[in-house]
Amino acid sequence: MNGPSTLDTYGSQTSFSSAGTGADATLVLTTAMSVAAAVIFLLVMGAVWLAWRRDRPGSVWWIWGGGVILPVIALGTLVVASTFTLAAIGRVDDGAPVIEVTGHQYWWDIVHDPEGRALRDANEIVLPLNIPVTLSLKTEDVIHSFWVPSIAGKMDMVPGRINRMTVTATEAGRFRGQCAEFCGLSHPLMAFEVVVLPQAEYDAYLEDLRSEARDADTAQLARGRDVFLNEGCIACHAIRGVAEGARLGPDLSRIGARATLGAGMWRMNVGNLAGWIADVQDMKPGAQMPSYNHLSGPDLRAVAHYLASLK
Ligand SMILES: [Cu+2]
Repeated sequence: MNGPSTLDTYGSQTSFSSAGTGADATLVLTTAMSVAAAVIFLLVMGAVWLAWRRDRPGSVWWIWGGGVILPVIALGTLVVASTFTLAAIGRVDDGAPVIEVTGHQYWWDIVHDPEGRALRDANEIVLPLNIPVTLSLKTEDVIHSFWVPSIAGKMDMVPGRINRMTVTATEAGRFRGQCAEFCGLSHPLMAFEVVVLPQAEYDAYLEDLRSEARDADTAQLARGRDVFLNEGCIACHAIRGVAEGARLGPDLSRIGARATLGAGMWRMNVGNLAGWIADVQDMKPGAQMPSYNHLSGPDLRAVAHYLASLK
């Protein structure tokens, strides 16, 4: 099993098509607000035109009708509609399986917890199709905001708090998410992908997370694994079955299966991996990882090939 089968394209990021229950509610409200705003704009322009044409002082009706009654009706309707939408977005189903998402400067830690065992991944959230899942949203440093406009509403990740929302993805595919709260230099580069899979493929993905990372089964891959073990990478990164426990950086057990490198920034391939390791500050300014520009060419190539093979 090589992980999800839909790993060949970038996902889209838009609020104007909905592929999940939270996004449904937001789309209805957005459309209604846009139409209402357009109608009110036209009415105001009409009033301006009338005021221009008629040479008479403003009557009491204009002040009470246009200045008080109409705004109360318009704003009151919006308050009620957005309250219901907020309730729909923030709904939590206690029986749903939980996926823990933790924001870091500038990446996402993902933990699936199907039987009380933490199955770890990073920067790519795999969701089962048409099954409610509760996202448990935390942060390890500053305030981030979790936002996948096609699937769900937006929710902040606040230090010392756990915010939860239940989402149901209603369309299989790949969708882009983005940190939506300024969190430092690389905030705009803190994206992620959501992959929605039918149940059987989702189960296979969880099975992937339960098993050890792929073996280094050629001389070059074994050399790459040794570079990973000996150059200090294991202080921050874990690979299941190779070096476990480190939590400072993304889990790399299936990094080669992800579509992107650097939390949604670059296409995942050997060349970008090598560039990342050698000069990460050039590829993602502000990233907390140091550049490994002292590695020899063959070592760099070997470790990049090794990471790309982990899928
Ligand atoms: Cu952020």
